[in-house]
Amino acid sequence: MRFWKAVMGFVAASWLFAPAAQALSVDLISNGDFETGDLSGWTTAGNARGETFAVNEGTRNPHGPLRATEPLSGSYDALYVPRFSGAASLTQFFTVPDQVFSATFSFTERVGLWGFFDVSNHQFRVSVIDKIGDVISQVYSTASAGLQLGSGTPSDLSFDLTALMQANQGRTLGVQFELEAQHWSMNASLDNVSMMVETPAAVPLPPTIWMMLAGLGALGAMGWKRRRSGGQSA
Ligand SMILES: [Ca+2]
Repeated sequence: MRFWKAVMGFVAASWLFAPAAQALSVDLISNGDFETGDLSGWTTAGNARGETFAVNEGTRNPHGPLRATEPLSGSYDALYVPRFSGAASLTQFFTVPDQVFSATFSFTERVGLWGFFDVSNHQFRVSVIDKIGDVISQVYSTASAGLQLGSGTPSDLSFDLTALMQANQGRTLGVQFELEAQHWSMNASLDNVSMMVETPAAVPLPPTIWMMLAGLGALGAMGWKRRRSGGQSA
């Protein structure tokens, strides 16, 4: 009796000393900085001529005044430099954790438009899509024409997607960057894509406590056996 009291006391103590629910911060996007030097983790879709996003190590030379474009950060970024009209996209799918405390989606973009400002339907847009590719939320988009599309200046953008991720816990979603160009006067660069999600960390008992509990259990079983055999012989 005293022995099991001790065990229960020990278990209660380990509960008391276990830390409260901890949050684990994870990035659901892999190779969001393109530093593998390729598009690992990403899928692309091209315009009718097959042009699409590609890794840029600083030697690609878009049309227009931008000239050779240094990666936005590190040694590589992703760059789309169309010669023909149409939309191309860069997409990555991920699984939303079963429980989400918070979610922040961020990336660095540089959209260049250096002429033909009056052409309509030029647009850079960023969406969260479902697993079959339907847009469930358009997170960001430029105006569809005009100078405000971008002057070639990099911007760091960040969006709180907590509610969206909480509404899709356990599901497969994707982030999609799309540039729709009606002319060869546009380009788009991307880097530092991340989807940081805070999710509960499992808090296991330290292995030493499990070993001690197992040892106490074995001792208890031995004691029970001994008492039982002792009772039989008496
Ligand atoms: Ca990079």
